[in-house]
Parts: sequence; structure tokens; C-alpha cells
Amino acid sequence: MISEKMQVELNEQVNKEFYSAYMYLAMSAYCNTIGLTGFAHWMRMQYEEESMHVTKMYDYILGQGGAVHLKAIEEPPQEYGTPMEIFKMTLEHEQFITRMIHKLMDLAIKEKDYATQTFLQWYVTEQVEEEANVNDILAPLKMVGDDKGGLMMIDQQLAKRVKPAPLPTKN
Ligand code: OFO
Repeated sequence: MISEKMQVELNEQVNKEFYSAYMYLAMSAYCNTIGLTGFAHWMRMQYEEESMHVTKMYDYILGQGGAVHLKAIEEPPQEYGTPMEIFKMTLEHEQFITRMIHKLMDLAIKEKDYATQTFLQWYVTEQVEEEANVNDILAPLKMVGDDKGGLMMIDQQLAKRVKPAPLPTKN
């Protein structure tokens, strides 16, 4: 069982995770448009990952006897600039999501909601991994700068990102 307030805040987070998925899909489309198919693939996999974050939280709310409230998803930008700008924006977005997850955890602790604390721990760990993954891409991007050959090599590396493992299905 979750409190009314926790239900509201988890539903807000579902919306933010949907926005994350939406933004990464828009980034994927943009990368395709500028001819960086490896970057586009990485962003497409990130979209799939975020879609799972949505579903996992959705299932948790329902499993706790709560009500899911799906709200309108904000429109993401259509243009993202250079590969470096794309990944800087990605890092800033993930840092924002990390702060949101931590705020949720603060609420779960305040409410002595042990089940939600355990549930959110998965997201806390996931955010550490997500920020590290983005930093691992930003480092070589900084190194190659505007060098086209270097960018192509990074593009080939990003094309190898594997599809995230599916979550166990609930329904
Ligand atoms: Fe990128 O972790 Fe969810 O939003």
C-alpha cells in the first residue's frame, strides 16, 4: 500500500520517464537525420531502456493497489546540435532524473514506506549506471573534438550497444 502523496509523486515520475523515452527517441531521429546511425542506434536503445523504466513504475503503482494517472507528455526538441551537445544534454537530463529519484526516496524514508524504498533502490542504482555510461561516451567525444574520423569511430562503437533485457511481464 502506498500513500496518496506517494501515488501522486510516482505518477509524476512515470510522466518524467515517458518524457525521457520520448526525448531519446527524438534524439535518435535527429542523429539519423545528420547521418550518425551508430549514435541513432544508441539513442534508440536508450529509448527502449526508458520505456522499461516507465513500465516498471507503472506495474509497481498498480501492484500496491494505487491508481495510475497517465498525463500528457511534453514535446521534446527536434534539433540537438553536435554529438557533444547531444551527450551533454543527455548527462544533464540524467542528473535531473537522479535528483527526482532521490526526492522520491526522501519521501519514502519520511513516510517509513519500506516497500517503496526497496523499489526505488533499483532506480538509484540504475541512475549511477546511466550517468557513468554517458560520461564514458563524453570522454572520447571531448578527445576527438571536430575530427570527423574520430567521430566515425565513436559512431561505430555506439552502433554495438545491445538491446536491454526485457522485464518479466506482469499481464
Ligand atoms: Fe534515464 O533513467 Fe529513466 O529516466
